[in-house]
Amino acid sequence: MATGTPSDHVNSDEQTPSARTLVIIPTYNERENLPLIVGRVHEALPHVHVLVVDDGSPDGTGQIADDLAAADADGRIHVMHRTEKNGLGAAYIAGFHWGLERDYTVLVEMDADGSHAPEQLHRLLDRVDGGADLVLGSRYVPGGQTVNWPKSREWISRGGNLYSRLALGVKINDITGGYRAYRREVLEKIDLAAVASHGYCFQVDLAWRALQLGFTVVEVPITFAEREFGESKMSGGIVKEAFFKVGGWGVRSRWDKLRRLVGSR
Ligand SMILES: Nc1nc2c(ncn2[C@@H]2O[C@H](COP(=O)(O)OP(=O)(O)OP(=O)(O)O)[C@@H](O)[C@H]2O)c(=O)[nH]1
Ligand SMILES: [Mg+2]
Repeated sequence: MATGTPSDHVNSDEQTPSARTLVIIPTYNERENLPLIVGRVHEALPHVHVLVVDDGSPDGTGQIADDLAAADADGRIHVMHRTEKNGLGAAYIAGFHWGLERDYTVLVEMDADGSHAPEQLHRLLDRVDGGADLVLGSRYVPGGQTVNWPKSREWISRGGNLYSRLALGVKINDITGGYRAYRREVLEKIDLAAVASHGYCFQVDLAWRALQLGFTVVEVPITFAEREFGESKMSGGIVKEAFFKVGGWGVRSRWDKLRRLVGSR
């Protein structure tokens, strides 16, 4: 694993939480995208650190990540190699643990494929610095948008969000999105070992847990762009998982509320 002492990244004159930000980028076969996205992150915000979590990509993305880390004289790029493709959720959880073991105060989720613009990361970090616990980059609030996304994908995404809103009774417009910034306290408090979701469901799962724990969750507009290179890992199984799990959480939370109500009489 590439190194760099934990406090190298501190903007010494900055006391804001985002002065110690770790951007976690899970990768599976992203060889064209990875150098571009890491370059854009550091162009936009030179002080942040990046952790690439690669699941043994057959296309050599892991080696490319190592080369990027070795070439960064400031030690801002770190790489975690995992041997099996285990899904985005498991990769993020491993990345969260890595960041929490060090002194990062904000942990960011960002896809490698360019869908999440590093140039807009400051929007998320500004809200964390302003006091929010979890900031969601949102395609579906005023000012947010999707670019070059096939209509079919957008409808699946909008449908998933509508379904989640109704099932869980939350007012979040884009709870399935994967561009987010967590204050470290949120991830310390969530029982990460209990999170077993993959794909979109993983994003809903974490936001739902943060809300239930009473954390402040806010949305900021982002421009989400379709990937240019590489292949999508989206599948019918991901949609099915979200449908059943999110529905189950909604039923359970309403059932718990009802029981409390009846119990208090
Ligand atoms: N480490 C790891 N990363 C993954 C895995 N599956 C997906 N990813 C990464 O997670 C991010 C999001 O995956 P995408 O394939 O872009 O999924 P998507 O955004 O729903 O679909 P498209 O943008 O249409 O491809 C990308 O950076 C992927 O490389 C996995 O099993 N392990
Ligand atoms: Mg993508």
